[in-house]
Order: sequence, then structure tokens, then C-alpha cells
Amino acid sequence: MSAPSNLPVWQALQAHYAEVAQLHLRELFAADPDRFTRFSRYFGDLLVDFSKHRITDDTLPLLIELARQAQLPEWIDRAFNGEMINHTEQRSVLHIALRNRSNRPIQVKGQEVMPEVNAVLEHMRKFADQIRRGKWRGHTGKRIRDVVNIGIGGSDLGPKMVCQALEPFGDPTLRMHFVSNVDGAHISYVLAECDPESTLFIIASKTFTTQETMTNAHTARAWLVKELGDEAAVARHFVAVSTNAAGVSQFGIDTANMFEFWDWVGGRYSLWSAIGLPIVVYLGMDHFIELLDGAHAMDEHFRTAPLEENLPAILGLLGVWYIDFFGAASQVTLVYDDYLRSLPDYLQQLDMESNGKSIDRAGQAVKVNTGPILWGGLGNNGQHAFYQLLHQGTHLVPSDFLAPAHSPNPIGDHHAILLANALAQAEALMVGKTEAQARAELEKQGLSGEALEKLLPYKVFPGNRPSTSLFYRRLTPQVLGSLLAMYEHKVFVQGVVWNINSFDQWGVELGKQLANAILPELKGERPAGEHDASTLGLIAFCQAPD
Ligand code: G6Q
Repeated sequence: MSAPSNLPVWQALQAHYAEVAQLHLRELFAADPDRFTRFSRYFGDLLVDFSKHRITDDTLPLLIELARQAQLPEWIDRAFNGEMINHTEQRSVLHIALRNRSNRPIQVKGQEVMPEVNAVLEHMRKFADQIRRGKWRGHTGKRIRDVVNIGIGGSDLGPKMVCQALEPFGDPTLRMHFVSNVDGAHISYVLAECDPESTLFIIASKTFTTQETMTNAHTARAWLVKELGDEAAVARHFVAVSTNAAGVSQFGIDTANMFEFWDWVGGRYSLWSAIGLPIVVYLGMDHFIELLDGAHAMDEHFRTAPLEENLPAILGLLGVWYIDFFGAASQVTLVYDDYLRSLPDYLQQLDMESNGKSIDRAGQAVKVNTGPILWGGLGNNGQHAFYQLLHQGTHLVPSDFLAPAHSPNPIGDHHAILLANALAQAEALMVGKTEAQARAELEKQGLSGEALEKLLPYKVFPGNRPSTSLFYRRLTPQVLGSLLAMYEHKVFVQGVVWNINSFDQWGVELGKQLANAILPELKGERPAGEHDASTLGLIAFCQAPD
């Protein structure tokens, strides 16, 4: 496939952009009472409203033509058929197999994968049931009360986010902890909260070699053995999730207590695999299956729906519209749902590690902008912090608003206030406030003359700032599964348009290599090697006596 900017439709999109850039969303809404109906879709209990986007009736057909010219339907088939679309690592990309609830046959290198997938799910179910029913006991016979997942990146962000998101479905007798940071502070404060006799550690690492995870795992192991005074205790307090059986057994974990996954599951796409073990322990297997069901429903939609109706395709293409035509470098996730507080971090990895690339599938430098700088946070808190820039700054930052229509915590007016704020912010970003409106308001407040004119420019909101509203009835496992799968596929759609491989992550390697070189120098085991003056100066500062 050629570079996206060489596709015939690209020029048409540029010409269309020049027209749309002149239009204000205020006017587009005023001119079309059906705009919301035409530009929103339901998916089960999820409502996706993309009417507040800077699009006309001509925009989506052009963007969909872009997807066709980029061969999106063919790429979807390749992905779902297990072809090695992660060409730089020679791997298939089959997180969809992990939630293939219809058991449609899927093969990797001629091997059916579903029997293995289902066997691991069964292993997870049995183990989680034992923990939840108090059948699996610690070394001294106590029930497990604290579960500590030790992992980082894809082996942390997904399970942590889902356990938080679905807390109302969780077992209230279990306390879930997630240790990721190699900063000793993290493991220290988690261990301080745990009773060694009733703590289970899940060491989650695809490779079982990750420096941060292995360092934390060894610290946890040493703590447990010291506290319980017996090496044999490790067997009842440590399990592993990995693709590396040799590494697991070397660590001292019986491979019977290892939950397997495969090289065709990318780290940031792995919460659906055994990496989801903390989710299964906390929520129970039935809820995990509902999560998989929700994702599978979205997978089937993505695989079969025409592009015009295809939610991940529409959302992915809208992202491309802003990044490549409006020059918007950044996008923001605004969460009006406290349970989803870790979603922005999760999506940040999903998007930025997948599409933060500048070399295309042909080994050439890409000529257009690729993945956005994705960030975000709790919307209501953000209003009192960073929204100023969204409303009146110089950058165009398209936003995603997420909110549940109903709360599991119906306390007084809390939820109505939360929703009112979400709705108001999306509206404010879109309509803005004209100079005439601002003037009228100031006059009403009694201002006039020079005082009014001086203040007036600060009171104007340009508006025309686009957003997607992703509202759901309630945050159930099913809804969450669909939502996450939708984002995964959206990222894939964009990778296809840009002709990049969304499934490798070579950009994380260089720092790791250099850290391995610096570590013995920092510890004084080797003199500081060849570094730039800045790095040498910083090493010297760290080595100076305390
Ligand atoms: C995700 C990345 C990365 C990975 C971590 C942890 O796609 O590959 O975030 O998940 O580096 O790796 P391990 O699971 O091998 O410890």
C-alpha cells in the first residue's frame, strides 16, 4: 500500500477540509435538527454521539473512501484470520481470539488456538474459585485477603483499570493491589498494608525478564520468606502469568500455578488473556466472561458491519481527520465516572505505544502525522484544572466524554451534578460564547465603556471544539468490554490508514539498553563509561555521599 497522502482521496479530503474549516458547529446544528440522530449510534447500552464533530454530510463518505483505499476491510480480514500482521516481530495479532465466545475456529501457523484459550480460561476459573471460596489457603492456613499483582505496562494497566472500573461487582472481602513502579516506595507501601499470611502475589510478565517486575517480585518473595520464616511458603503465595515457563520455574513458582498466554497476545492487548487473572479473582469468572462477551460483540461488529456503520472505523477516521487535516496533535479523554479513573492511562498506552511510529510498513518515513498525544483524566476535576486550555487555548484538542446515565451510588444530587457538568462542558466546547453574548452579559452586570471593552476579549469562547460523547446506561462488564474493544479497533483503523504496524514497540528498547549500561556504573561496579557531559554530571550527583 502506498503512503496515505498518495491515495487519490487524500487531495479530495484536503479540499474538503478547506471548506469545513470555515464552518462553525453552532451553525451546523442550527441548520439541521436531525444532526444528533444522524451522527450518533447505539451499541447495546452504549450511545456513541459524534454529532459534535466538525463534519458535514460529505465528510464521512470521504473518510470511508480513505479507509477503503487504505484497504481497511482487507486488513480486518488479515487480522481476524491470524495472519502475521505484526511483521517486524513475525507475529499474529489475535487478542480477538481470547474473547472469541462463539468459538469460531482461528488458527496460528496451522494450529487451532481456541482449545488452548478455553483451557487457560478453565484453569483461571478453577484457581479463582478456590481463592474466592477460601479453599486455597496461605502457608499458615489463612484465607487470602490481599491480592498483589506485580507487573508493568500491559501487565499492569489493563487489569488494574478493569478491577477499579468494575469494583461494584468485586468481592468486598478481597483487597486488590497493583505494584508496577520499580521505585522501592511502591512495593514498600503496598507490603505495609498486607498481612503475609493472607497475601497472594500474582507475578504478571509475558517475558518474565522485565527488570522492574522481577525486582519487585524478588523483593516480595524475600519479604514473604522473612515474615513467614519458611521458603516453602512461596508455593502457596506466588502464582505467575507468563509465556516463559522456564523463567517461572527458576523463580521458584510451580508451573502448575502458572497461567499461560502466547506470543500473539501483545502486552497492551493482554487484559483478556491470563493477564486478566486478578480480574477473575476479584470479579469471579462469570463477570470476566461478560467482559469478554462485550468485547466479542464489538469484535463481530468491527469484522462484519459496513464501514458506514462501523463504530471503530468511524471513530478512527475522525481521529485521522483532526490529526492530519486540522493539525491537532493531541486528543483528550475526559472521564465522568470515577470508576474509570485509570482509563486515560490505559488508553494512553494503547494508543501511543501502538501508533506513536514514524516508519511505515514499507520501511519508509511516514509523510503525515500519526498517533496523537493522548492524555486525560477525571472530567469534573479537570474542569478545575486544565479545561481552561481546552476552551480558550491555542490548540485544538478533540475530546472524548465518557459518562454513565445511572450511578451505582445514588447519593443525593451527586450524579445529576456530575452529568450536568459533562453535558455542559461538551456543549460549551462546541457552542462557545460569541462576542455579542459576552458583551450582553457584561452589560447586564453593569459594565460599560472602556471597562467593558477591556474585559470583553477575555470573556469570548471560540467554541467549535469537537468531541465524542460515549455515554452508557451503567458501567457493566459487558459495556466495558465493548468500550475497550472499540478503542482497540479504533487504534488499528488508524494504523491501517497510516500504513504503520500498530503492534510492535521498538521505541521502548533504547532506554532499557542504556539503563542496563548505566546501572553497574551507578552502583560503582564499573567506572562511568562513555556518556555525554550531562549524563556524566548527573551520575556524579547521584553518587555523591548523602
Ligand atoms: C505492551 C508492552 C509493554 C509490556 C511491558 C511488560 O504492549 O509490550 O507495556 O507489557 O513491558 O512486559 P512483560 O509482560 O514482558 O513484563
